[in-house]
Amino acid sequence: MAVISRYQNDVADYWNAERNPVNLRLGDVSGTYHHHYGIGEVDGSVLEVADERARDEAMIAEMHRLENAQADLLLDHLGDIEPHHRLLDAGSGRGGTSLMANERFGCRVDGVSISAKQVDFANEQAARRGVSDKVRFHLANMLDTGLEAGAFQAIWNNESTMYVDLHDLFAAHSRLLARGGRYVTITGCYNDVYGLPSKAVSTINAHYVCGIHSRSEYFRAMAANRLTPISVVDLTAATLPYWELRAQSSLVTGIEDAFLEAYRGGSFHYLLIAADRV
Ligand code: GPP
Ligand code: MG
Repeated sequence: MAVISRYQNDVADYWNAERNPVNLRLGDVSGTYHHHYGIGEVDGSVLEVADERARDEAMIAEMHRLENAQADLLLDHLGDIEPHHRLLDAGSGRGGTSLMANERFGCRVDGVSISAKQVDFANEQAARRGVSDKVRFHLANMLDTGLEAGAFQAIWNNESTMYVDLHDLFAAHSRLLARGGRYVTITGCYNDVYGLPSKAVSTINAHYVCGIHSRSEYFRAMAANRLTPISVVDLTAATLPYWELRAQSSLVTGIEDAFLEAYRGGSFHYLLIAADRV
């Protein structure tokens, strides 16, 4: 695999070592393991369960429901996908979104990650479900996958664009997508109206070893690479309940207050962007 920079080695080290209960315990609820956040209203009754252990379990199941809802919303924006189409999950983590896409559309999905641990974990999940012939995870760089040009009807980044230069990324996606194909990302981006990255956004960057881009950078880099936006959805209000619930759970990682402050203070948005490859 072509790891392009020493930075990417550090990112791979982070994900090879990552075993956060907030990801593994949530994944254990249904056997679908994600590396993204949740959207939608919280069922407040989970906070009222009297027994402490049962309340914790209920909160975990609720957070998992919200992260599944996030992936479902992303898949809703892929357009008309048919079983003969191919899909690419760029930065596929433990495989959750890819497996949901295969389940929904019945088509072939390739996922790429620069973390060998994540690739192995995700391939094991595919094998467990008996879909290894359709869903394959590769140890590969999303900027240089080696996959076939024009072969993909849709590509997505589910919270993985903040690890790469957007011009390099969209040039790579544009090459892989068929004409008329669809690109979708759900991402956190900083608000150009606020200015540059706020202290809270910088705290998030340091926590994950990532570099959150500005909102405007997405549209500049898409326009430069034949990707024409069709939908832009501000999910900031929809993701706040997930963070409020997570901050009260037993699975906090310490980054919750930074997200709450960044979103509430308006320096940061949670955004879905869907674009056509023209
Ligand atoms: C991690 O998800 C997601 C990222 C590192 C991308 C950063 C996202 C932004 C919106 C800025 P995770 O599920 O592995 O994180 P955690 O362990 O905190 O749940
Ligand atoms: Mg998580």
